Amino acid sequence: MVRGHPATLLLLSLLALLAGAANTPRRPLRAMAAGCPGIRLNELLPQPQRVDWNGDGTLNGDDSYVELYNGADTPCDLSGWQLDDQANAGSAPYTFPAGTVLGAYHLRVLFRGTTHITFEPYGDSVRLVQPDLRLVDQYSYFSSSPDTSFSVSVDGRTWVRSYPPSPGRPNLPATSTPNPSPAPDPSPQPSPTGTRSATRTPAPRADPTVTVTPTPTFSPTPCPAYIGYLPMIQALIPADPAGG
Ligand SMILES: [Ca+2]
Ligand SMILES: [Ca+2]
Repeated sequence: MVRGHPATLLLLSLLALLAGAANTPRRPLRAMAAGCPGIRLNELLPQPQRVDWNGDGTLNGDDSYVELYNGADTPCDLSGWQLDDQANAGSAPYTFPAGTVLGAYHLRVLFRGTTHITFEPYGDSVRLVQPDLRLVDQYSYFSSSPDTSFSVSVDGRTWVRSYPPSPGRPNLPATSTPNPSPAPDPSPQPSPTGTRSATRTPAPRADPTVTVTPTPTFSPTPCPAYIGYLPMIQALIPADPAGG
């Protein structure tokens, strides 16, 4: 249990809260709307210039648009809801007429010609408000570029300005020059270190027939010295008296 002065504990709690908030991924501020759990602002193009976004053949401010998305599996009845820019400033809010229903997983684009809301190029807000004036969703920007929209990212967690405008279509990142798909990793080859030794184990070869040179048979030569002394030896041997 941490003990300390109440003011110190309060300060520590506030610091922990701020640290947690800083680490939380940025996500659109969106309140759960009664009966419309999946409704949200999905895209905003404040500054049309060279593209006839509404396809009426005229390039003007009416090509500015707001896109809504119902990401729930039930339809959303928008009757009496309001679309607005800054609260109590800027353009008058637009009120959805009775019977306005946005189907499950459907997009709805509202051009300025319908809403009469003018979004300022140098910073403004877009807000979606329930009939009871509860704020359901909002997005604010500080500057905009011509024919560039702000879009909720694919994962729905943040707003980005890098996606190409997509009125009435899902927001997707630009598919510019197709990056060459990463080549499949070649199956690892044994490194060529250890250059194969050229000294191969020699194939076994048949031994040449060993011609054994026959050892010459030794024929004893009679010792000449012995032969020379033989008569003298014989002379020294006494004769057998028996005459044998
Ligand atoms: Ca137009
Ligand atoms: Ca879109």
